[in-house]
Amino acid sequence: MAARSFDRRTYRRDPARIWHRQRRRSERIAPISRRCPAIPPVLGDVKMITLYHAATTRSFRIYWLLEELGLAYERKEINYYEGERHGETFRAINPLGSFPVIADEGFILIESGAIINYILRRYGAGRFQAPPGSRDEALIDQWMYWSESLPAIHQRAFWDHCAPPPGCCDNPIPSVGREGKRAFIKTLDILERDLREDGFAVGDELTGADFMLSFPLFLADFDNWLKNHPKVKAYTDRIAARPAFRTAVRDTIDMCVQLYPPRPPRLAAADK
Ligand SMILES: N[C@@H](CCC(=O)N[C@@H](CS)C(=O)NCC(=O)O)C(=O)O
Repeated sequence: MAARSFDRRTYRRDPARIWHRQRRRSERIAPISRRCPAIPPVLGDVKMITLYHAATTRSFRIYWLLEELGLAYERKEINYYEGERHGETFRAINPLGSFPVIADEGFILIESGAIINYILRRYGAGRFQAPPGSRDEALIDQWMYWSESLPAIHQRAFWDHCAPPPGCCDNPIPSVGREGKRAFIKTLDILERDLREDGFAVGDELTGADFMLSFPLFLADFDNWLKNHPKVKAYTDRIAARPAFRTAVRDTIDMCVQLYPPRPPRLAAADK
């Protein structure tokens, strides 16, 4: 068999090689999410993360996490109820106009669970995490996903239909909201079964699971929905006692009092 002669021009034009060359080039300019995953974790006083925060929203999960970690960060406060989230400036960052959002040197991330994992994995220096591949890690995932699944859907139905905040639901149907409340409370049975009398959702230390669970549970407690789930109530109280958490929910409490004085109408509507 004749040896194939090597022609440099043909070699360069070979479509497979062109593809590889382009891929290599595109990798060089790939977005930060695909680049250099191994930047060492940094704790301390370097400003790095901007948190777009609105009182009463899931952004208090991230606010709490950043405070617990003692990371330096910038917090941009946005009023959820006054239309600021629909303005051009915020929409350029998050076209959904939803919270939370973080920006980290131009890298923008939404979804509170993804944000918590990003911050912990990149800047957590091992805190609040379980060994990769462990069952504890799987349980953390379980509660993180669960927090945004059925309980979130039912609680949202309640807020929309029994306590619609300004500009959030045009045609509330209170019976739909009341069913949301009932269904939300029912979902707590699984937490009541699995939580311990002490510690946190997965073990003795905080994990991403607690940061996620804090949002539905703290607001449910605000509405006095935990009274038939004593372990869930005690767990929520353990979270609420943490100084970093209290810092993160101060404006949420103020806003709730402002929106629903003197007795939250959401309670009145739900009690009917
Ligand atoms: N699964 C998302 C949910 C985000 C979300 O729905 N946030 C609410 C505030 S708590 C929001 O901004 N909603 C905007 C809207 O419904 O238009 C997450 O966990 O970040």
